[in-house]
Amino acid sequence: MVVQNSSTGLMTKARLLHVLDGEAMAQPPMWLMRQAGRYLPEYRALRTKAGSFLDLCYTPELATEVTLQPIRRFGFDAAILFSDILVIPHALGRDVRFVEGEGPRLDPIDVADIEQLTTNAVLERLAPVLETVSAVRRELAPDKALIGFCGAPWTVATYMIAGKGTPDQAPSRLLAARDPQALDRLIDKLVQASIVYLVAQLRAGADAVQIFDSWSRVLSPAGFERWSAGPIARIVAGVRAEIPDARFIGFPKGADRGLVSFVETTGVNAVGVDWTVPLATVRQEIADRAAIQGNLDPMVLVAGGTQLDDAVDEILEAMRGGRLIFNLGHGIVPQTPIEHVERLVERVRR
Ligand code: 1CP
Repeated sequence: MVVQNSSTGLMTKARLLHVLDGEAMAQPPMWLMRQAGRYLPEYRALRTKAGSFLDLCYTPELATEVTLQPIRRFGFDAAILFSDILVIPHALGRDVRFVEGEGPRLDPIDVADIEQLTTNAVLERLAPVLETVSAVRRELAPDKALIGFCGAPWTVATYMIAGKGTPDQAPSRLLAARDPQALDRLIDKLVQASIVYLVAQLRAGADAVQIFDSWSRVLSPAGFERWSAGPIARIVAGVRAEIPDARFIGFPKGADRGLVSFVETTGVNAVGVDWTVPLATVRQEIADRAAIQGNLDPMVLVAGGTQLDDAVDEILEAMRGGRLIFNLGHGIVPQTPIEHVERLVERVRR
């Protein structure tokens, strides 16, 4: 967010936005993927007040509170909207539920169902989430950015096809091999829905949006172009047709050798990388085309201690003078000790 300070006349612009807009910062902005969640006692306390997980996502008052919890506790530079990538299949009329201790369950979609999907009701069904975006932006300090998000079409499709999380997305890879045109049609519906949804989030007050492609690594190089990078590029272009300066963070987890072409194809302002990539090399290859977000291993954060300090220093060193958004290489896990997160924040801001 950019706000004029009434006493000084100076503009306050969130640090994350400086980096997304092309500047390097000596002290990188930081936030953590899944920063609101079960590792926080205040989240667990509030979670018992909402009924189901989806009820929590669709209750603006509670979702706003959960979004702000990690900012109050740690002072991160950005809040991320509390919701889930699977609200999109829900808004497309699919049955979605979250089973305690197991994860999401959907009715697996078949080829005939794909033709029935309609994007007409997306905004109406997701109105409570958009209300949360506006409420968070109102409550958040102007020097903090608000990140909206959606799942990438491929990753959302994998949950729609398998009906749950799977270790290697075999059901979706099978559909890709057996009936690639059907997969194209499903991905196209998800592209359309995502454009509408992200435009609405940005209009409601999100300063940037992240597209999570948690499962891009299971695709072949050609599949990656067709079902991961290509559709994300269409979302970016579709949103920017309505909001030309819309800022994007792309997170094609495990894209590895596909990272540079991902950045070129999609035009994202920043790219998220996990801990398996050599940061200094990736930085060189991406050069000034995008900022880099990452890439601490969430398990190093669980371990804590001097291993944590060393891993943080390595990331800062590899990105010194460059455009870094400090983050994990994937979501924070529930068993993470709070004191380790405090130690991390201190180390990054030292
Ligand atoms: O409270 C609970 O017990 C539910 C746990 C939970 C939470 C806290 C789920 C179920 N989703 C979320 C929130 C969530 N999910 C956010 C909120 C903002 C934040 O703090 O970051 C975000 C951005 C997501 C995104 C998400 N959901 C992804 C992409 C990122 C990633 O981690 O790879 C995916 C794949 C999901 C699906 C999902 N939702 C929930 C679970 C447990 C899963 C993974 C299921 C699986 O693959 O087994």
